Amino acid sequence: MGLAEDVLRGDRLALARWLTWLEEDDPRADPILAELFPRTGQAHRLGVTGPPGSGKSTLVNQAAAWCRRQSSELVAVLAVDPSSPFSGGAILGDRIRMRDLAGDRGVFIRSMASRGALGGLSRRTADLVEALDAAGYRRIFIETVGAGQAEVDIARTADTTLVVEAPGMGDDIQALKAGILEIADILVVNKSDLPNAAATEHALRASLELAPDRPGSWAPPVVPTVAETGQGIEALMEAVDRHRQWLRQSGEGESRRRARAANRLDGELRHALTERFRREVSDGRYEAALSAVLERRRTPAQAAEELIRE
Ligand SMILES: Nc1nc2c(ncn2[C@@H]2O[C@H](COP(=O)(O)OP(=O)(O)OP(=O)(O)O)[C@@H](O)[C@H]2O)c(=O)[nH]1
Ligand SMILES: [Mg+2]
Repeated sequence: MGLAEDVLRGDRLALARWLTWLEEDDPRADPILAELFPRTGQAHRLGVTGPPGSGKSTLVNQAAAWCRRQSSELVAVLAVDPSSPFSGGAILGDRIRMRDLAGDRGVFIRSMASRGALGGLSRRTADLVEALDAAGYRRIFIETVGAGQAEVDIARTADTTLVVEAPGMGDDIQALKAGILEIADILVVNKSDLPNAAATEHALRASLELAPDRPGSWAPPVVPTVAETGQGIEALMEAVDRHRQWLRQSGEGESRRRARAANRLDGELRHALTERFRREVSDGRYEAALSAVLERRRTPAQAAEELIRE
């Protein structure tokens, strides 16, 4: 188990290799996760989502740098790109971050593609987050473009979810009403140097008032920032810490962790079963069931039930 030890020693190359194995479903990845999993659960996971170009990467860059100035705790950034088939590549955001955080050995940056992933975004992302947690990173930023299911998955993976909006994105505010408000623990109006920022802030506050009450007593704050200059980052990170405190005190943190564990367990069950039927059932029963559904002789539920019963 050389690699696990190397990861624990802080060997960044070993960590990078392990993350690649996890991403590629390499059989060498899981034994390491099994060995290090008892060490996980100590990181604060921050989901950062929002429309394309709202300034998420710039904001994460500033927030990560702020964390590093506050304490010596290790910070990781995982940028999940739901539209890209490429991994580890130089997407714009990474280049922005690299510039400011380069040279700080206490910050680990990784991007991952998620398109075409078996089991979708959540499964592989969650494993990478566990790996970073095991490796000793105490703040983990998970950035993803808000694109439908993606931001809901992020919310399931994170302790605290930031939704980053920017002025002049009226259509997205409509989308916010449709669901994103429910997952936002903190709403950020970035680019508040732009002229119509106040209107965006106002619209968000109005939407929040219309949103149904959430469990517990947390009222999501709306925080204006200028990620490009760092203005508002301190206030934002204070709100993050208040949310973290509230998670601890209200018991909501515990129930989120429980929901996350249940979600992962269910997901793995689904994944394992599906894999078994697809790969290991080689006598053609899976194909036969598929044909039965295609030809409308069986409903998908009937066909699945029959496969399992056999
Ligand atoms: N005026 C202004 N521009 C900003 C601010 N923050 C970021 N930008 C600019 O907005 C553009 C997009 O920033 P990114 O940080 O890449 O945005 P993103 O949300 O990560 O983008 P995607 O990952 O592609 O969805 C860049 O040109 C930034 O320089 C800000 O506070 N004010
Ligand atoms: Mg980005």
